Amino acid sequence: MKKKWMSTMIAAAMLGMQSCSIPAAPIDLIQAPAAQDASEDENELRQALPEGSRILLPLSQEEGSGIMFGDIDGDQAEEAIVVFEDGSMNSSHQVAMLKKVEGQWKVVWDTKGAGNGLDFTQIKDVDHDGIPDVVLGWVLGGGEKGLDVYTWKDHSLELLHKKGYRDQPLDSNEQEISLP
Ligand SMILES: [Ca+2]
Ligand SMILES: [Ca+2]
Repeated sequence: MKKKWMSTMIAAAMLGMQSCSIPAAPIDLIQAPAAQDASEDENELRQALPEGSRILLPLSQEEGSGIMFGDIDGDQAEEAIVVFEDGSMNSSHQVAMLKKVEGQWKVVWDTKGAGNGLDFTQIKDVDHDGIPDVVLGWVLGGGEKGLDVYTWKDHSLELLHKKGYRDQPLDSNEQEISLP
């Protein structure tokens, strides 16, 4: 096992040396820094939240996160949506949208979350108007869950749709929310 790990390390090191001598393809130039930025951004985002805050993990998604990135307001720059529990005495769930202003993440919108926990998160254009929407599922207790869909409107995130669900927040075939 250790040997295998070592050879992986050597392979990785060789790849690293190669990438110094061989000019990178344009796709590498685009993708490599983005991956690095993501974790850097996550650290910076944590620092922008109130002290003692804890990022929530969606319970029903294996690869879900309480931190999502997307161009929510259509200005061609990515915003961050962070779902967290604040560290206050009567801690509550909060949702914040942050924008990067002069290299620093700043909270530009926030609202209280619902329920006892986070069940599901996704940024997806569920109403097909070309603007990504924020989809959040909350654990409400007694097997009930509640889905909130927020969309950018008039310089703020507004609740576009709200519905109860039990199992899957999105239709399993189409991965869509049927809006009324
Ligand atoms: Ca944006
Ligand atoms: Ca939309």
